[in-house]
Amino acid sequence: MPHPLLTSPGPLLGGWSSLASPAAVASLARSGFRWVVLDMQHGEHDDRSVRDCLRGTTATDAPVLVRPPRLDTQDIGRALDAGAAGVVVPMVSTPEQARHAARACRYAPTGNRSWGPHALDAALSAPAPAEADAAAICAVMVETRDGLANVDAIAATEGVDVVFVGPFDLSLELGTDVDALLAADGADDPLPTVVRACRERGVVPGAFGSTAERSARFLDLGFRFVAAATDSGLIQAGARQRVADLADR
Ligand code: 3PY
Ligand code: MG
Repeated sequence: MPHPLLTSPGPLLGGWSSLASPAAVASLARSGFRWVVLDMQHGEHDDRSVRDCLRGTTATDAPVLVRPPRLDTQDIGRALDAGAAGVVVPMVSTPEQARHAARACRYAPTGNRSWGPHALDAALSAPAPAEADAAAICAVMVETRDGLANVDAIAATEGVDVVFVGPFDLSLELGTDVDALLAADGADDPLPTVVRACRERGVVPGAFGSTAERSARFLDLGFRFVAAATDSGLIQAGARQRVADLADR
């Protein structure tokens, strides 16, 4: 059984944390977002901030996932050991890489995650391996030309729960821009192709929306697991708006 988050109906809007602040992450996790990602690839997060942010949220908050800096079994294991609900693995371009990511999320015999229950602190319970395997969310990012070409096989990979589009990298690789990528909605265009591959394989289609407009467009295209805002973007947009609101006083 996949994580209950993924089987709940409707759009699953998430928040994206670039700023390594436990208070900001707790705010995102208590604001109605259904999940939060701590970004170790392009955000400020490191091992320490991931642990601090995970300790700063509770079971009633939105589940917190981690984007590790790269596809690496140890990085994925450390994020899950710290209590992350799952991982969003960048730059997955082949079914072999998708399998690498999925196996890193699960213990033997399904995968090759290392088991270290003695390392957990008192605030974390140590679920049995089978329970932890079922709960771990494995999202793989399709954001390269090869990833797009292989999206059917990636979505069909055992243990992959979400195929998550990175529109910045994908548009760069395809020689276009993010808004043109989002506008293209022919059956064979990149984003409809990803949604179709996910639907055929029973995998959740996800994407990095970041702004309201782009997130709405991803939802209209059929994506469900959409990062609808970043902490840094919300602060910048809110600050600009506040200054504009009071500009004529
Ligand atoms: C992308 O759009 O490429 C991302 O990875 C979002 O951070
Ligand atoms: Mg990217």
